[in-house]
Amino acid sequence: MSVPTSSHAYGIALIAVIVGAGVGISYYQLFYIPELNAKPIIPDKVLHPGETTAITIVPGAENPQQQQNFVPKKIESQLGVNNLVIWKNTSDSAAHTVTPDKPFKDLYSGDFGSNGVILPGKSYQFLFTQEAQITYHCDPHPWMKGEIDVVHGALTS
Ligand SMILES: [Cu+2]
Repeated sequence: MSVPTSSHAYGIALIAVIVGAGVGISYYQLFYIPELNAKPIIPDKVLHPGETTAITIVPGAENPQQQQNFVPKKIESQLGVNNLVIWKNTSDSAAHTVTPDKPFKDLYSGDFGSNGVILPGKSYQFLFTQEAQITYHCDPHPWMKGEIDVVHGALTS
């Protein structure tokens, strides 16, 4: 059974295109995507700090007349020491958020900020793995303001 020449050439061209696309896709999957998704190498101490930094959202924080809301209002967190930061909402009725004034993305942990509200009795935690100076607030109660400075600890500097 003979195949017309033009059809044969067309078949070879088609195979070349398919092989070429295959090579392109493999290259993309093997080299390009892993590079995009690669996470930085983080010291073990930073991934598993021995202590945490605790911030309490106190009862009555939803009242604009009340001075105390995020307690402490400003805090320093040291990488490799206590860079896991936990906000606990100790109110028995009000829901709050931890929302950065300007978006902040940690290279390892991703976007900082509570995903929606932190219900009474619940907490929000974030593992900082790089230095940062962040001011944040509560979305429903914008007078609630806090600041966290993430600095190199003695063990990582
Ligand atoms: Cu609030």
